[in-house]
Amino acid sequence: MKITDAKVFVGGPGKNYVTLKIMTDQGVYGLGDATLNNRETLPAAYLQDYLIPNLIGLDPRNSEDIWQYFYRGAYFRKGPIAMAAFGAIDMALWDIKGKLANMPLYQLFGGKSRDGAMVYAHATGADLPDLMDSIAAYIDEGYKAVRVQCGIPGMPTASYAVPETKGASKDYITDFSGIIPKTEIWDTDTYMRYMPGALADIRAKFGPDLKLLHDVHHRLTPREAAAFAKAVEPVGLFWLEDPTPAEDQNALRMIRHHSTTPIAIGEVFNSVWDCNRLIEDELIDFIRLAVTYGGGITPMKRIIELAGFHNVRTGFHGAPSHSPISMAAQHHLNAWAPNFGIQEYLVLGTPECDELFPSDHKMENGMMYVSDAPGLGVDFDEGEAQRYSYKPGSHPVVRLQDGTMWNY
Ligand code: KDG
Ligand code: MG
Repeated sequence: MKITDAKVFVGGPGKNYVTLKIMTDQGVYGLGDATLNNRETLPAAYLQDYLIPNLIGLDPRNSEDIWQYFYRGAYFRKGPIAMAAFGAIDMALWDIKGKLANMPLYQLFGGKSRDGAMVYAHATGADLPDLMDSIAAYIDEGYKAVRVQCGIPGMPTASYAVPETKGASKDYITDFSGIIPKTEIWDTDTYMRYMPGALADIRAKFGPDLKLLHDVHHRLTPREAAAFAKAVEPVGLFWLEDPTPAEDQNALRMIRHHSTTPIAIGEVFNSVWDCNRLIEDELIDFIRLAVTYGGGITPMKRIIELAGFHNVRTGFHGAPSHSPISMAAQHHLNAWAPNFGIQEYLVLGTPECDELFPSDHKMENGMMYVSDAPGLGVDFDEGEAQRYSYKPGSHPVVRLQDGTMWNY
């Protein structure tokens, strides 16, 4: 069996999804997602210029060897661009494998460990009462877990993930359009004074059962993060996300030593070498690395298994920049992983997105039910794809009030 061709498409409704389609001499094809949010043309070029010419003629069933060939063969290892490109190839090869076996991927991993996988939504508000309304709306829809973010009185611009327009909480598909980023202003003292009380008010209003998550988005130093994690302990968060930037894996030790608040980290990681110490030293509770940026299913299975030995559960990144293809890969891993924790899931199901990526993975009452179709269980309509083209975008940048650059 041989790979005969592969194509890359960039575009989609409201997002520049990077979709890879690998064709074979037996008519079976596989799909992969290489979307690197706001840098989408780079993994697309890596695939187009370097990887696809090397794929032609290879046996698609040898997904392990093909992964090693590209990873070791690159010489310059890791990095989000390369890993997103390898990830798309790996997903597509697993998709082909599942179709050849006539089995959904979770069966090839070892079968189902659960029927439905719990997901969390993003509740946001311009202020706390607005956030409370947003949380209540998700509870009405059956969600058991919500990430909560709100505007902070005295913060000079909108705080992380808060849409500028009040009431836009369900449309988190933010339009960071243009190559020049917007600038947000951050003030740690204002955040530290306000947010623990706001989280306590949310817990008091909604009771003990709702799973509450909060994303600090890399804004604190290790000492500040330790103080914050300690202050919010009585709230009983499901997790506190990205309290610090984690290039320095040792930084997480400070938080762990001072608090029992569960910590989730890793949405910007792209390799086990970004988190091996965090996992092995049990400094975190949830690993957030996504199957796209993590280099695909092959390396992610190893990370999940390493995490499982150390009481670390999964909590894969699921922002709208992941197309339904990589989300499907995560649904299969979530159905299987014995140490599954939760899945971030944002409402991707616009009619346009469903037409571009038909699938029958089903969300019901805050739980994701994986499809039983062979392979990934998601398709790609090339005709529909012709409607979309690449639109440049940027993440905002963050500065302190005196102008110092900070972490988005
Ligand atoms: O590309 C960056 C976004 O995906 C990120 O800001 C979203 O923090 C995020 C999250 O938890 O989904
Ligand atoms: Mg996050």
